[in-house]
Amino acid sequence: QNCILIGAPVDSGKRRAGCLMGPDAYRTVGLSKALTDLGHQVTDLGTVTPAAHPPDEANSRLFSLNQTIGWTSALRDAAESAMEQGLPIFLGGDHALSLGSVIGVANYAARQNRPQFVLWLDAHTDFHTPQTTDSGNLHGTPVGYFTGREGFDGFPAVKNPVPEENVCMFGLRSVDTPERQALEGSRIRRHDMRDIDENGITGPLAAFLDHVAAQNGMLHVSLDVDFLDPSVAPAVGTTVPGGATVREAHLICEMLHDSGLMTSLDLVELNPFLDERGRTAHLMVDLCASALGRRVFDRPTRSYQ
Ligand code: DIR
Ligand code: MN
Ligand code: MN
Ligand code: MN
Repeated sequence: QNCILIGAPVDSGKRRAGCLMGPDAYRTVGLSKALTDLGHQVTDLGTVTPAAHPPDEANSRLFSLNQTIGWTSALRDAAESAMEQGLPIFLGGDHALSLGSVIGVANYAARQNRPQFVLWLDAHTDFHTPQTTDSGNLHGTPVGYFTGREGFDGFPAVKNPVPEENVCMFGLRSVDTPERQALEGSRIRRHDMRDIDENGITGPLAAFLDHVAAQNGMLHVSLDVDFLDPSVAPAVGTTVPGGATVREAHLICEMLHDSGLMTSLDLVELNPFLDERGRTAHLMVDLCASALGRRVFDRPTRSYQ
């Protein structure tokens, strides 16, 4: 496979700075080598910069709105064109980067006449709109945006919204009240941590992957560091206890590779400033490697349809 690395040091999606160092951390830990060792070709496109935008006011309700809009259009374009070359891997940057990456890959899927699917691995649902967010942090809004919710004034129009029933979330354990209410009226598939406790990963994930395969879909995977338990992944500004274990996360990634369905990937919310000697960066790179074929032993794999 041709893996296209795209540095996306988005740091405008929330108030605590540091995610801008994410792409450098992934490169330092050796993401490129991990992928070439698996037999992939790797093209590093370097670092994206936000499109020109007016300055942000200091004390507005929404934090760094204009800068986030600038990132959204630049990353949409980067995503759409990288899809022509291979499998884009967005090196975040906070989760606001998915405002752009997902609408970009969805535009590409529409050109191919294929439906876009999204697997959202996160403690949070990120289903706010700029109108419903309490925190004013736009990293809490990408799912609302790419599914076509209203209220994103000033943002690029979403030409190809991802249908709600094509979105599947795992790892949920921190959902704000307006998000919960909106989700309950939606067709988004959601697996909270209790669901993982009770049913594990394999069954629910295989069901979603079958659904993607049956429709010849393209699958974007968005991995937020806080999907993982803070005891194994401390380098994120919004830790929530009770997250996925290292093994649960690797199982998801290995199943993704087995399925052959993943067509693009975001690695988001890593704040290297909060890390313990690169430990979280290293885990994220190891998970990315699992999603691209690293394994202990070969085994017969289930086919998806
Ligand atoms: C929270 C946090 N729901 C907010 N969201 C985060 O600010 O809207 N998402 N951290 O990953
Ligand atoms: Mn998130
Ligand atoms: Mn999160
Ligand atoms: Mn390693």
